[in-house]
Amino acid sequence: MKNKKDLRIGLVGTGFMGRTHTNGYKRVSDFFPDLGYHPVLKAVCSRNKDKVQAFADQWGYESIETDWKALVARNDIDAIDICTPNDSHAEIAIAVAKAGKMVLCEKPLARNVAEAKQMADAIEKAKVKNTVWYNYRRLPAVTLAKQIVASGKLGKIYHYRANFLQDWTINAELPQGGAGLWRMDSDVAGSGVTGDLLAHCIDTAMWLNGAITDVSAVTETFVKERMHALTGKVQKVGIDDACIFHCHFENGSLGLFESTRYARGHKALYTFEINGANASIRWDLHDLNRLEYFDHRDESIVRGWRSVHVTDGDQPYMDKWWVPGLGIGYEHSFVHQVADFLKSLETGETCAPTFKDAYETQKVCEAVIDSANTKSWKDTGVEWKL
Ligand code: SOE
Repeated sequence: MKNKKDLRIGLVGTGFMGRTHTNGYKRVSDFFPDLGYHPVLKAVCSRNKDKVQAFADQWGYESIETDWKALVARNDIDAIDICTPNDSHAEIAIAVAKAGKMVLCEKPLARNVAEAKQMADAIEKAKVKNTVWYNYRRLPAVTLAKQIVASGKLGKIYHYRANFLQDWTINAELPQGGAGLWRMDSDVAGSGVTGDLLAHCIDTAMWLNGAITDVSAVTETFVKERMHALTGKVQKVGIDDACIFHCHFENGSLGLFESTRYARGHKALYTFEINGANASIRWDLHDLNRLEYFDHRDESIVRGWRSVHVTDGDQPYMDKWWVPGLGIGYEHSFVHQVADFLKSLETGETCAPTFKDAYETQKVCEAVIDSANTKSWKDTGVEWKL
């Protein structure tokens, strides 16, 4: 391995995202050997000592902490990665920025715009390296979509359409709150599908197609009361179980977005489609190595949707993996984000989406919820440069 500098990681949180990010840190140097930095799994932190020790043993962290403040105070850590439920993102990230350490934060950045603004301001003031894990941007087919849109191949864009459909909360007996189910507790999560799922769609959409300027939304909470796992009491459900919104983009195109956790049969169906005057593209997370492309300029006798298998060495990230024709998976998006973050340490560039970018996404999420609550169109106030 080339002589690399260490990037000493302190991870907060040992859930699903703690695992995806750690896998990214562990894999990156094997597949991106030319990077100048190498992540070192210095410490992992979580409140339950036995659980955090088990996580450290399984994944290879050198040490543990049970208080994130102790982790932030350590002088053998360069970067803190926040993988906790949403209600602690702001407090931890602001403390990390004040301590002058780099910060990587799981999406959504925060529960609401007020928190997101404080976080983006703290990062801006401290001038520390940062990124937010909107991982889907870094699936090769999605990155290829970005390259195609940026090349102008699609022509003037008229429509952007996205879905993120799941079905895991249909059972009315499922409690809200606590480990794993904090996503159903609005005090902890901030919102339901809007912050958890549509935030992904909005991040990708603005990255590909520019600012969303105004929105009109409808939300529904199908199960109004659920037992709270922490209090043991039946409590009102505050999250949106489903959300549909339409919007204008700054470039004049129209957007249509739908998300729900009540679409029986769908586990994580994230799809998007963009229609331009010349060509269209569409993508589906369940077939993540493929990008579909239709070009009206093709000779009419062979014109049709092409299903591009994005596995060739000249397609994004794929020269780092196997041989043409062999696909990669969900987890690779996190490896790619680590690689791009490490690269940004060498180049001095930012690693998008930054806290500032994720703050803009938060503005759209909040405008969506406001619009649904007031049954009216809302301006997002987004500032976004393509
Ligand atoms: C929710 O089920 C969830 O795990 C989201 O929190 C993730 O961000 C998404 O990528 C998959 O679904």
